[in-house]
Amino acid sequence: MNTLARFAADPAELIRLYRAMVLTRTFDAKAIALQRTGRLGTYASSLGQEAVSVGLASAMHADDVLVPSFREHGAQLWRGATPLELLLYWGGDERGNSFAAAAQDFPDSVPVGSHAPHAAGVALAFKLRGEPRAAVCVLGDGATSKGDVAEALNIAGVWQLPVVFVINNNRWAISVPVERQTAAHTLAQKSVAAGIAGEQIDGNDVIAVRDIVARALTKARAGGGPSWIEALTYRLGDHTTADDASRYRDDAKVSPHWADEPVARLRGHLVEIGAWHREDEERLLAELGAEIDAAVSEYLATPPQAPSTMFDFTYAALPKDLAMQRAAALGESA
Ligand SMILES: Cc1ncc(C[n+]2csc(CCOP(=O)(O)OP(=O)(O)O)c2C)c(N)n1
Ligand SMILES: [Mg+2]
Repeated sequence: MNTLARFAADPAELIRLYRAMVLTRTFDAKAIALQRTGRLGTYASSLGQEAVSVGLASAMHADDVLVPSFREHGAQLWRGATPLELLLYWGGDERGNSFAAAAQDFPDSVPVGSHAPHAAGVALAFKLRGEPRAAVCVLGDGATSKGDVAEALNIAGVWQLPVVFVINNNRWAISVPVERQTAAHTLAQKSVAAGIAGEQIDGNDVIAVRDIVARALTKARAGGGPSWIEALTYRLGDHTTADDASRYRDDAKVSPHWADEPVARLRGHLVEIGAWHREDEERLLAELGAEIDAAVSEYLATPPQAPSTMFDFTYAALPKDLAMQRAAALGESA
């Protein structure tokens, strides 16, 4: 039986986790409002899944590398990505992917699961160089059906790579519920065939996520090989702002999951141990609201990149068709 992790007995540390989850939720609400008013591109909300993101990031060392999909804003913010950088990215400006902090972290992988082999590659580099670092790859439940994920898992097992896969099982892959995604009883068991232990945890419990991911990372950095962790949570919002989930699931199905959502859950615990009061909550919401508003103002005041940047960073010498497109975009003759 696991004993309670030491950080869980420290109210200040729990408040740090709580603050990070509320920051994520505040960012999320603002990003959706910006998209709805035509000032941000399509955005993937992490509503209800903040404990997975914040839990795993708080378990990482600064020099570990995060290889995320597109819903881990909480992890990116914890690791020092700024709200401005995230807004730039979701607003279509690639400069947002050039994180000033955690500069080796990967950008969001919008292609589902294609980042899993990249994470294995990062881990292989650490292993070959003898560096005590690990990669953390975050995937959705749907991604676990992908061939590239199976390949990454296999090679991570064979080569005993320092990589921790965290499955953010929010029970949906757009409109496909997890029970139609796989006949496997759990997603955790998918690692067994690769010779990797799989573990299923409560992804709405930030303490559990941090504790289990921290153990997996310690093992990975010490040469103990990969881990595969299924974190059970629930997608309370639409898949993205381009989705209308009411077309395929009713409120009656979703609403019971609000009772387990991670922010209220940790707040309840903090209140219960006397570490959090109404004034603390009010102060925090005001502070984080101002922080996000300041980032939004800076984002809206950032001039877009020149159209030439769409063409300038992939090829040393542009192929002819792209050279023509570049010239047309810039109003020049090729
Ligand atoms: C390779 C690929 N196929 C299809 C899509 C379209 N798509 C975007 S998200 C998504 C579902 C992903 O579900 P899941 O892995 O559970 O992650 P979640 O969105 O729930 O976080 C799909 C099919 C894509 N982005 N990439
Ligand atoms: Mg999912």
